[in-house]
Amino acid sequence: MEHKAGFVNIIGNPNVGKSTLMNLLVGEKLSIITSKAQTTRQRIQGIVSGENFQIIYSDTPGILNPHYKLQEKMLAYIDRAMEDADILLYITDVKEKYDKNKAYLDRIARAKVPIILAINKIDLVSEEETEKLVELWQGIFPQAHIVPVSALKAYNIDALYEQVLEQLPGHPPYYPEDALTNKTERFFVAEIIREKIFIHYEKEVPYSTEVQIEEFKDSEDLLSLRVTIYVLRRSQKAILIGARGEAIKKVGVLARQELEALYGKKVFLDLYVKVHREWRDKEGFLKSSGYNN
Ligand SMILES: Nc1nc2c(ncn2[C@@H]2O[C@H](COP(=O)(O)OP(=O)(O)OP(=O)(O)O)[C@@H](O)[C@H]2O)c(=O)[nH]1
Ligand SMILES: [Mg+2]
Repeated sequence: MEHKAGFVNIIGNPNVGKSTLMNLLVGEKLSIITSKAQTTRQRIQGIVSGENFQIIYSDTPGILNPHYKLQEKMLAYIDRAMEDADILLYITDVKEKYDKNKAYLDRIARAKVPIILAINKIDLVSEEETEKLVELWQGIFPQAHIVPVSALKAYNIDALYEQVLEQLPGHPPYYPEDALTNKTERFFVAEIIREKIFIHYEKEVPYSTEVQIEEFKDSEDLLSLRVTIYVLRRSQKAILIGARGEAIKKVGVLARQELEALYGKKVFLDLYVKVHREWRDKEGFLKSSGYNN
């Protein structure tokens, strides 16, 4: 049988469940997931290899209107993913208005590659409502293969996977069979910490925060980490740390527990908070944080 391989790029508005779906399709927690929009900031590949196929999924940030350089870079990941896809996996959910982002819908409609459109979160509506949505989307993208799913409940994921395999072009594998992702361990550690920050702080604090790993020492029975959390203002530093350091301590404990389970060893996590007034607009800082497009 001919070997199939290709890039399946996941695109959609913020918070529709792109990352939840990619993790499910890959079978690993690669992308962090929170209830807040703009959780994902970079393009994260998840690779699935079988005997005769290799699927390279890309999770991307939610489509946005950029207001600062970080967001421009987030948008650039999406634009790049629109260009280098073998299959576009557009994700919407049962709640968002179909015309929320008309410009992108028009771009996707003009795509030269197969489009698979997953309507996510069908656990929240009735079967009739789901059927209506399928019809609506079929009208918008007559050429698309539409698959209603629930990433949270893992409904109908097999159908989505079958559709991806079916549309995958003939090609030799791009990566070794055991490759899982394009991202480094340091990146995933920083993401786990950032996830806890997104979950435990409100308003602008998560969006003003960036996590950088300063020191990463992995020995046989201990992972030792020194981490700096950057914020934009002193007031945010105070919120992040909290009264008597309670707030940051909670983030540290939760991140450490997850890392200990992941690495199967003790983790020493040393967290610092620093103010960097314009990190979101500083090219050098963004580069050093891995935003390298
Ligand atoms: N009810 C329900 N909730 C879901 C489902 N899939 C994802 N969610 C929730 O939707 C929220 C957003 O999920 P994410 O996977 O982070 O969404 P995203 O599209 O990657 O978001 P950004 O990275 O911010 O663009 C989280 O609270 C998820 O638990 C689903 O099938 N049903
Ligand atoms: Mg995401």
